Amino acid sequence: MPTRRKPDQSAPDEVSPTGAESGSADSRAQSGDVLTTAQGLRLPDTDHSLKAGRRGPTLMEDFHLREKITHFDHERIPERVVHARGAAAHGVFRSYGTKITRARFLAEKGRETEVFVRFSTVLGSRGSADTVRDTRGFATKFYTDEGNFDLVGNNMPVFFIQDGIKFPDVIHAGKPHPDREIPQAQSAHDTFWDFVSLHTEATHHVFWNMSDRGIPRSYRTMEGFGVHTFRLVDAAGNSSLVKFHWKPVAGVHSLVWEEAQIAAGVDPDFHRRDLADAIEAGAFPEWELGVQVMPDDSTETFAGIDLLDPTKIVPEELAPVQPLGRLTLNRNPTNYFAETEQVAFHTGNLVPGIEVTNDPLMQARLFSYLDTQLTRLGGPNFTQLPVNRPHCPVNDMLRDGMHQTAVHTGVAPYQPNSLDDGLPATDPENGYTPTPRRVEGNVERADPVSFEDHFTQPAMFYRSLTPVEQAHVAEAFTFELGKCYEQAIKERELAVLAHVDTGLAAVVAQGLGLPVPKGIPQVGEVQLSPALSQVVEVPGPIAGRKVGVIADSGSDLSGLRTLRKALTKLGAELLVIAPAGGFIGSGRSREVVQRTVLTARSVEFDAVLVADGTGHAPDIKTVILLQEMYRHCKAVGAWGDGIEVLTGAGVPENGPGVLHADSADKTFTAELVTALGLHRVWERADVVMADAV
Ligand code: HDD
Repeated sequence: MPTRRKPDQSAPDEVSPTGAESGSADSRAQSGDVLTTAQGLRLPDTDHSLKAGRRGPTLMEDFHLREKITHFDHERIPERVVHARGAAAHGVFRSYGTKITRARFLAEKGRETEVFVRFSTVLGSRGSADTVRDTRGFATKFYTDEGNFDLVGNNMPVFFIQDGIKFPDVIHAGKPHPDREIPQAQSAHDTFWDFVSLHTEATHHVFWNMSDRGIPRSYRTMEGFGVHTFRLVDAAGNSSLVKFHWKPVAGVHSLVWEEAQIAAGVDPDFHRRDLADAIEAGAFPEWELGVQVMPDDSTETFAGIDLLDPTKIVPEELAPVQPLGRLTLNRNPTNYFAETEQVAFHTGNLVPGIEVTNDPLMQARLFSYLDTQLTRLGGPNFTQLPVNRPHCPVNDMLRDGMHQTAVHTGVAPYQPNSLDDGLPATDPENGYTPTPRRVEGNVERADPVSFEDHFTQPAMFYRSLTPVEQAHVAEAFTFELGKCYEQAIKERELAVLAHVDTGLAAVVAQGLGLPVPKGIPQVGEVQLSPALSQVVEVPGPIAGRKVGVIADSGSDLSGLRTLRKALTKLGAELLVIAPAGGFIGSGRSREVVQRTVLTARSVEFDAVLVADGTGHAPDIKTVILLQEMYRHCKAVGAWGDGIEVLTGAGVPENGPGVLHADSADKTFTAELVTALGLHRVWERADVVMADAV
């Protein structure tokens, strides 16, 4: 397990392991010392093409040049049409045991199953920034002993459309404009708002995107959802309808909008880096998998909610999430392309005990995933790639095709056969057999009537948020619609908002300088679901969090070390920020400088402190850093005369969440840990919001 920590900012002292690590014994990854061609021919030189004289033309016979350039010319494959930008990790899932399904990886208590998880943004291209406002993908491949099960979910529990036939419409609207191909990786543009303002079944998902869920702090602090209702079947054949949930052990936390925007510039790889760093540091990201369980009766509804409608949730207060097991991500991919890029998920990868439902969005997905991989991965044999290969025996009768790497034995890849002793044979007892379900009705292109309610659940979502979260939603709508050029689109979306909440519509209208829509009936009283809010009152774990300490050679470095010890114990990290790179202090008390005031920016820290004895006057970069920390509602503090630097930078002395102490003692550390565990000091946000909205 490569848990060794790379020294921050220095080059890795050994190259990444290759091939064998990924579980492929026959991997042809570079494993020797001498450079060869793809045919294994040793090469004396790879920098000069073969020429007729030093100043002459290049010769056609230079097979090394041709092989090198040809291979390079074909290095790229089509990026995913959606979810192109992603980051992934290997891990393990440990089951708590359950009677609700016969799927062995869930049913057997303590059973461990290897997994590969890929997180992604939806709209941006492969090279786009991580922290854009968007839905995040959360796709998990469980390599179970009964075959691969893929849970291809998102960090939001609802979707823009109720029927998969509209997927090309919503994606065409969300992707950059076809003429200029801008903007990249975001929905703040006319075509998106044109579509969703006309197509109001998208409203619930739009509200989730405009909330803090659209800008997660980290992949590690995101919830995940299977979105659709699935059918779980137990050993006796009894079935239940369920919705899958991933609950992050680190808590559900987000960035604030300005942070997300700054991060997109100063560290476009913010989430990718965070995931890899956390795993490398041994702060393994963890989630609990759980299900909301509803009876599988003929109504396919629960508490009046249509379970086949993917724009609706079942509030957790009505159906609590029952834990099934724990996922731990503990190994970074060895090669981005081989693993993260070539992994192929498919909602149709199911195992006995887990079945689909008639949700029309899910039904279309069952077609799309296999289909898209044929183009993306160049043919039908992508299941043989190491990252896609099941970890259980595979005895199919699929043969030949592009990129066939298996050397199949036998002469009878057909059934029935006698020449290969009738094998491989089917297994009627243990094979995957969906529970019989009755299907009847007229052939028609139409939705159930219950699909027509587009506003009640967005109202429940919005009204269940705390005031500060609601203010963020208002800001997000104001920002995104403010980026549209067409007045008619903005006005139409304001009318949609008025259906959900007239107060919200009024605030956004004011921000846009447009009249408040009148005479639109607002959704009446709704049952709230407090579980939808992310704001926590009890501090959560701080593993993987980053604390910056501004210091110089005159600073109290022993206090700094005491603090580091306490934070490291809890899995958090302390980074020294000094006026220049290199070291501060001398001899045995020397400290490596990880950031300079020039390279440090608020986004990468969860708290910033100033050490006692830090003599340098707060220059403009330090002032920006400390003020951004304060404005982004994160903990800031100082001990000893470091307080002067803090106040000199304009951080209010008695401001909420501003930590002052004489020394970096236990009380100071405890206060810091609490502040980190609460994630934000939202009392400050009220002040900011009063100015902004
Ligand atoms: Fe999808 C990729 C999640 C609806 C068609 N989807 C993709 C990925 C995730 C989701 C996480 C990236 C997987 C990876 O990391 O490789 N998609 C969802 C969710 C949906 C959803 C949660 C609704 C509940 N998707 C959806 C529909 C269709 C697709 C309705 C088409 C009818 N999705 C695709 C795709 C992709 C994909 C075109 C692109 C790349 C890929 O599959 O492998 O097939």
